[in-house]
Amino acid sequence: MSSILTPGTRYNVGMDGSEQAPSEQAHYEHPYPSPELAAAHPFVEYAVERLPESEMLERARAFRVEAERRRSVRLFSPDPVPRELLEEAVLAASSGPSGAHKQPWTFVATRDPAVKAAIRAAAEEEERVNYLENRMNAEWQEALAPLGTDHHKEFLEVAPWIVVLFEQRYERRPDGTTRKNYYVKESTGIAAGLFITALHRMGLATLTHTPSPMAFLRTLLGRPDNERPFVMFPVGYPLDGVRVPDLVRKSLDQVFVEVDRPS
Ligand code: IYR
Repeated sequence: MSSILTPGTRYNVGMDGSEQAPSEQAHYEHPYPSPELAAAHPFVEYAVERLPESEMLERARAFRVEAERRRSVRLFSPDPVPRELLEEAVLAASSGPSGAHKQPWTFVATRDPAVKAAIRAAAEEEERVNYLENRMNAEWQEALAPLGTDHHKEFLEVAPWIVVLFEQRYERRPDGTTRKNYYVKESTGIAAGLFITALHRMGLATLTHTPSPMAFLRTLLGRPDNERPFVMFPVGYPLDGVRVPDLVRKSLDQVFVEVDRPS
């Protein structure tokens, strides 16, 4: 399949050697990049082919239908999944936008039975306190009742992979200095969504699992102190015949509002 993107094309270069913004930018009082910016930092043209609206709608619907088929599962097949498939999902996730393009995330994966067993034991201990010693209040437990979750996390050992997505609260450079990251949670959340979608497209399943608290993952996985666990993903094929809650998704008018005048 050919890409609809044509990256790498440079702006026209004028007689004086300056880069000319495309004519469309004539609509703008403040062109981007400004000539000073373009002189100081490299820019490339980003060209997206305009599709006929009928094809746009076809693609939009096909993607929506595929996205709607995705479900989180709690029972995975133990069948192995090649690392290369995970790598593709991580690269797709890493294409997400991020604050100041810092890409403040690390996907830490394990298929080691001993590591998975240790993660399971630690997660189950935290969840035991949540469920059996009421660290989750009654309202929270009531919200979870239809899902029937409990402190047993067997899937953490059965699934062939556990991927823990860490957010990087700050950046640690090779010279030992640090730099702030920006919009870390927003950026990492967007990467998580892309990761889940990429897995789904290749026929794999996951569960967005957030054992709480999950600080133990940093020590168990030997991660540096600028990283904080954001969400954990057991990844694998869904177990044959797996059942999931018969959930209904919100309708469009519950999640989409157009505002057509200033309020
Ligand atoms: N972290 C707990 C509880 C839990 C919370 C929510 I919100 C869920 O959607 C599901 C579970 C657990 O993993 O069991």
